Amino acid sequence: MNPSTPSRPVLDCAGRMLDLSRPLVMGVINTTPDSFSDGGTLFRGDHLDPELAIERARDMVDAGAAILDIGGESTRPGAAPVSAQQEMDRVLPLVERITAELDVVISIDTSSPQLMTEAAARGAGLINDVRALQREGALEAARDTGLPVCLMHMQGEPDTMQAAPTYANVVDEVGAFLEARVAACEAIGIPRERLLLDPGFGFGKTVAHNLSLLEGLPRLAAAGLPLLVGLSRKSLIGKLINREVDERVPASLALAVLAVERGAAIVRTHDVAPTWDALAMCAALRSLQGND
Ligand code: 9MG
Repeated sequence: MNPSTPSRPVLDCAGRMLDLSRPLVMGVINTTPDSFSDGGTLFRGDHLDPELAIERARDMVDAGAAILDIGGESTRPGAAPVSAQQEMDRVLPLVERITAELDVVISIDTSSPQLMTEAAARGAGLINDVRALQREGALEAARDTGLPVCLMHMQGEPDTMQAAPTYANVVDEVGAFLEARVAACEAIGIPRERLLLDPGFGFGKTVAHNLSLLEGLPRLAAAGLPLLVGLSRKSLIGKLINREVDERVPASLALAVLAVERGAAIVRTHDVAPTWDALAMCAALRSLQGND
């Protein structure tokens, strides 16, 4: 390589490379019957239908998703926890099929050390942990997979987190928490080059907290690690502009663009096609600015 050419930021996800020099789309695949936005849509009766799930995954890849985030535990406000076995039964067959059939990075949305290990063995390329590897054994399990990890901030647990979220300064506190989790990862042998950060919009946050975090994203980005954000169809949209869950796509796109403009590298979404277009416009604008 020409020594004057700046190297592109690339994340190695079990051999699949994610080029982070342009904003990327992460599509959400929920294998749960009760997720807040798309819960149960992959079910026939009371059973997850693998054909519906693989069809959804293929559609998302065709629409431009670089990553698919597969989850087996609902983390919507008020959700009850599920057993590790139930989570594995929901998620692992799908990880195996997507690995075999599609060319995409599979992210495993879990806090379970056992599922991290099993999913990595079946081809997952990224760990997305809304509890930032705080469960017993999670740091070690994540380290041993060798996969990149997204560390997300959450105040409390899903069943109670929206009861009374409280911060003196939400951006400072989220930043300090993420910094401490990065230090815990480094101490156990997960290098920072394998880490992504996520402020956890909607996870133990009021509307005002979420807006402060959106405003404060550049400060979180200053840590130098790629930022992942999930704002898709979230309740702040309902509360701010009074839209039902299925009417929140345009506002989600606006939030995705604002987040990318403030430093987000990856946008987690239920609506891959329109989000890909919105982020492609951000990338196009950036490349024009770069060529001025
Ligand atoms: C699983 N999940 C639901 N919302 C999320 C968000 O905003 N970020 C991440 N990383 N995961 C999320």
